[in-house]
Amino acid sequence: MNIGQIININKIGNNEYGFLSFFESNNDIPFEIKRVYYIYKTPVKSVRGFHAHKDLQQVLWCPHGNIEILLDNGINKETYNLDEPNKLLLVGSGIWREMKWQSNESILCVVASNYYDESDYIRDYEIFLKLIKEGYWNGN
Ligand code: T46
Repeated sequence: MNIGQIININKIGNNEYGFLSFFESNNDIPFEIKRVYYIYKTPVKSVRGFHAHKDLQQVLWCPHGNIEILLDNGINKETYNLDEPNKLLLVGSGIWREMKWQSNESILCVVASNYYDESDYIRDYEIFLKLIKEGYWNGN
């Protein structure tokens, strides 16, 4: 079972002039984009995240650099390396995530299915495991 889903998007161009990649709501990713944010100037080896979302779906990508994403569904863990600007990672609700910066100047870009809402975050791993056990995300 894959916890996240890699989506390889088009890469148009060449080595002489450079490349262009794009993706569209509902066509390339399975939701309407309501929010965009990005994380930058993060020192190498920093680890961020340590939370899950109750409802939010997100797509992560690294347009420059290399960031390792650990995903945990409470039973299994998987790591994904975001090391190509045209490689997207779809992360659904109910997934614990940790993001580790593998090279300096790496940038993490994210599009989200909803507006920022702190009450959608689960920032305590024990509570996350309890919700998994209770079947909070069953049927998702
Ligand atoms: C996620 C990973 C991949 C806002 O005020 N608005 C926003 O849209 C976001 C994303 C964050 N914030 C505030 C909340 C905190 O006070 O910015 C601060 C840093 O957020 P956080 O510690 O949650 O950052 P990360 O890097 O651990 O997690 C972020 C996202 O918050 C999260 O949804 O999945 O990136």
